[in-house]
Amino acid sequence: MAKHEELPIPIYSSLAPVYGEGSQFEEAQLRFDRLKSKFVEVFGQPPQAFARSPGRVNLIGEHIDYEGYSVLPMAIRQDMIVAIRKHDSGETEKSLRIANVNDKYTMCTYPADHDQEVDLKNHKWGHYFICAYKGYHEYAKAKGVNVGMPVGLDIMVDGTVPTGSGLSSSAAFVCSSTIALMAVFDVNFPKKEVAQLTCDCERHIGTQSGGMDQDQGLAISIMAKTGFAELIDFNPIRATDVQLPDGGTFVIAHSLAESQKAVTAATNYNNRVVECRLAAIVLGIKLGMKPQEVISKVKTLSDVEGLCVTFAGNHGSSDPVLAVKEFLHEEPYMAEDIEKITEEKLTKILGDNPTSLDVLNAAKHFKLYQRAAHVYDEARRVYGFKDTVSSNLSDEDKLKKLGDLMNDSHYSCSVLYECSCPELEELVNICRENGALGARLTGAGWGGCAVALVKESIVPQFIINLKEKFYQSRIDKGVINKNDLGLYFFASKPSSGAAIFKF
Ligand code: NG1
Ligand code: MG
Repeated sequence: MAKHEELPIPIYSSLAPVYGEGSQFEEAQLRFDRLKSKFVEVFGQPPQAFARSPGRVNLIGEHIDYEGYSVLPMAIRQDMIVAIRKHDSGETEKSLRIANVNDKYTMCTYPADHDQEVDLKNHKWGHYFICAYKGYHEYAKAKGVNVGMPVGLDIMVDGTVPTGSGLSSSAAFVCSSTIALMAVFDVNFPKKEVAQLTCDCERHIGTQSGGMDQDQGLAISIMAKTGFAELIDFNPIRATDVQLPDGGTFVIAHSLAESQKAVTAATNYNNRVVECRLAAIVLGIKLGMKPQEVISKVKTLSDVEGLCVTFAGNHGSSDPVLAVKEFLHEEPYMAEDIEKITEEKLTKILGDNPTSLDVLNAAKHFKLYQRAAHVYDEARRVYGFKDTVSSNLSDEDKLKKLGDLMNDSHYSCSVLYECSCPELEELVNICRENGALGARLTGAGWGGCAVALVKESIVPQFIINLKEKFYQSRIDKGVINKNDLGLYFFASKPSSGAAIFKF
């Protein structure tokens, strides 16, 4: 049987394979009907295809994907649907018109040129589609697909993934856009190629955090299967099914603190990427590599893990953190301290990436010990999670152990990686006080969502308590509207990945 990353994106003529039966199916049916009639109302003709891509929640493995380690997300029910119609080459309409069922997002219009520039200075929500459009054409051309002359396209988007929350709404949008283009141009690539191609698409938007070339949000959005979380490896992209034990549910809850990733990149996300790189370089040198060799070869902590493990081996252990404890100090490093070790200016070492230079300008000091310790430990917890799931333990014991791993992960994110915030701390504590087996921040942090593992039997009471203890005061203060609570706070089972619908 072909591995699922080798399979093409599925094309369905019914909603059932994705949305199941019963009330969920009926809800989806209504949503598609509404999308279709709004499409006809705006564009005068019905769409030819629909593409759907889910958001995701990362269950464990935070801030390690860009260090070369596997992560363990699951797709959620919330998704983006893109309805699309291609004009015939004879039709006069030659632009790309991108509308949204939500009036908050006004229609964006772009020329149909395959290789247009994205105006990054002037951000518009429709840019995400254009990134997909550019990325799709680049990839299709490179594969030898005859893409023909540009034609007009009508697009309408319907999204239920909350934005700016760590649930990968942008990844879901880029995926569903790319797949919608594949659907309307009658092309289908294997899932792993789509995952790679959408990474290149996202890069066009310019918010490319830390200069990495992968995104777990994209990979899981494409590869997900109903009922499974996935262990995602990068280089090459690969997904391994992880069947979660019975009796547990994941509750996703927004801290209502927006993490302004693009604005704070130099001090938050990209800062951590740089700290990890510097930690890896210092470790490499301390473990015997020549400074110049390390500087040219070592990019991530996974690049020096082998050396760390060999060191640990001499002390009867296999834990890379032993090397971190031996060779890095807890006290933050000043730039000069690191330059003494590397015998090279940091501006030179990091000069290959402009966002890294922004980090250098903004940084007071660098916490190499703490960041490296987090990354190596967190990478092991991901495998701990996977091994627990496939162990012989009872479901009850499995759930307890998974909860412990999630708690440990949160502690490490909060104390060593310092990517939490007061609202997330409050939320995670309330989850635990109300019976969660484990709870942690998810996604980049500094705001956004927490995910809690809760015994199915107590979910209804858990939801009531969380509402009362965390959200009610915020509803009273007008931070959120009572009717929107369902957008910020819900239970989720692992959903399926990207799909095309042609009815
Ligand atoms: P979120 O905050 O969910 O977009 C970001 C990165 C992930 C990963 C996590 C931290 C992007 C698009 N995604 O996730 O790849 O590094 O932070 O684990 O930047
Ligand atoms: Mg994102």
